Amino acid sequence: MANHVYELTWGDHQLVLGQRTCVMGIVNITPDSFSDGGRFFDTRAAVAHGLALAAAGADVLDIGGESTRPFSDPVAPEEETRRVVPVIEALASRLTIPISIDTTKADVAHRALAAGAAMINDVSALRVDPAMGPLAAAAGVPVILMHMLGTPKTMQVRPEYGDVVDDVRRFLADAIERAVSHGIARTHIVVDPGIGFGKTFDHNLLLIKRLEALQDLGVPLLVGASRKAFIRNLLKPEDTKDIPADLPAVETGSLAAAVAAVLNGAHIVRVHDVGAARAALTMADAIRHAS
Ligand code: PMM
Repeated sequence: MANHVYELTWGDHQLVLGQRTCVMGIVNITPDSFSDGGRFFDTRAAVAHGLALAAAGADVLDIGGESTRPFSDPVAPEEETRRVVPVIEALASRLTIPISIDTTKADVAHRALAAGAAMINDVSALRVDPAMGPLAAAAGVPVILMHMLGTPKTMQVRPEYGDVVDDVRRFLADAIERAVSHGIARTHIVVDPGIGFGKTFDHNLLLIKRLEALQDLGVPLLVGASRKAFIRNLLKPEDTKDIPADLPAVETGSLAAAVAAVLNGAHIVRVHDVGAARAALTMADAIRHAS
């Protein structure tokens, strides 16, 4: 049950991963986010939300200005920058925890880093923008490389794998080598199986169940299952199409998924309700370390 321990050290930041689970709090600044219904599509509200997540015990905040929900359209880089930069500036001036920018665009990442972001979360694993790898290498910041089949526009159209865990593992191994070839330090790489990104219900369950198969990639693992459709689909009444993402049952399901991921080797969990996750994972960590 012991997870590999990694030390992510850069600039003024250090994250020790694999002992106490690292909780990444989500701040989406999009009008169409499936998980918070666009309630934070406003700088002041987003900043207040980020501060609340930090007060609730977040170790990292992940700021995103482009929805990656299934079938969503891309956002122009200027619009994405306009959404995230003022929020990052305000949060970075008030907080000491690292702020991650959730983007696939090097230009947005560059402006976010200048505004005070300290990590890059690229759900395309450096595949969308050829300038992203060199930017991350030059900035010397950690990078999260996520698996996705296709693009948000196409990913949920009949996703197929040979063996989903083997295929995701191979993809992530290649992504690590691609990042290293750009000059990104291996010690600055985190990988993520991309729950909900081109996966069926069963694919998502199997990736969490067999997460341990990704441990030997030799880098920390991040899992983001919080409030995703596979949880809502499992918990909704049979005659209902979908249920609201912020329903208490969906949060409880999200916590169960986070605990399962951590018991199977996740170092970082990306969540909406940081306070609830902190409590559940404090318990899970205590069980993991019992001797
Ligand atoms: N999920 C979403 C957005 N960004 N980044 C990483 N690394 N992993 C994820 O699972 C992930 C992500 C979409 O979920 P949201 O709309 O609830 O933020």
